[in-house]
Amino acid sequence: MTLALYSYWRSSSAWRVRIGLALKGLGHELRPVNLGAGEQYSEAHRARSPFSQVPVLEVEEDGRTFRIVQSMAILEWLEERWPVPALLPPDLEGRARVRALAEHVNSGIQPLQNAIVLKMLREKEKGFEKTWARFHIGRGLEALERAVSDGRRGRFCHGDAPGLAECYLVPQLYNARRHGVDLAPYPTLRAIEEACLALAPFQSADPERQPDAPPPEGRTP
Ligand SMILES: N[C@@H](CCC(=O)N[C@@H](CS)C(=O)NCC(=O)O)C(=O)O
Repeated sequence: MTLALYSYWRSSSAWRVRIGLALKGLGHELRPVNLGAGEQYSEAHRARSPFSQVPVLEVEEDGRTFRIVQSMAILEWLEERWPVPALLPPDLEGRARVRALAEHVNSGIQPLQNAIVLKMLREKEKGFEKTWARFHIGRGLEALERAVSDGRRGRFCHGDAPGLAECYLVPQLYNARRHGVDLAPYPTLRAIEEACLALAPFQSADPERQPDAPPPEGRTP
């Protein structure tokens, strides 16, 4: 069995999967897709991803190759295939809670601040995309701060080990900073992020550690 991840250094969605793979200790080949250069729209990548997006996980097993798109589907597949170490808690209620926390980001925040959405807004009214992104990220983080604080036990979103919720939280906080969102009102989320960033799996998944990260002087904001 071999795993290959189509990724972009600064894609928060690919980053989620990099964290999940690292938490489970799964070796994989990293295949960068340069979103800045439009490589996601190439014929080759469109064949891998109907939405022309990253992440895509390519699995080769017993002479057969298949691909999985959508970070949640990939992470759930990894969890079912390699249940230990777990990304989800053992009890049903806890699993639903952690999935809901991840969905706050996956469906409640990130799609509203995705590059393609902001580009359309910018083309309609230059500058409005910034107001839009800050509003929706702030609104989502406010909800997430309350959801995480409700019933939290331990140093992470759910107990004393990071899992699915942190795969989504850490990249989203990076995005928030990129968009100039003030994170002072979210002390619980910041404390969990700090606990995550002290751990090797989160460090190795960081955008700055990716082979396709350009030198700082060659970057767009
Ligand atoms: N729901 C998808 C979102 C994937 C997504 O938005 N990927 C972005 C990067 S974070 C992308 O590939 N964008 C390329 C484009 O829109 O041109 C997931 O969780 O995998």
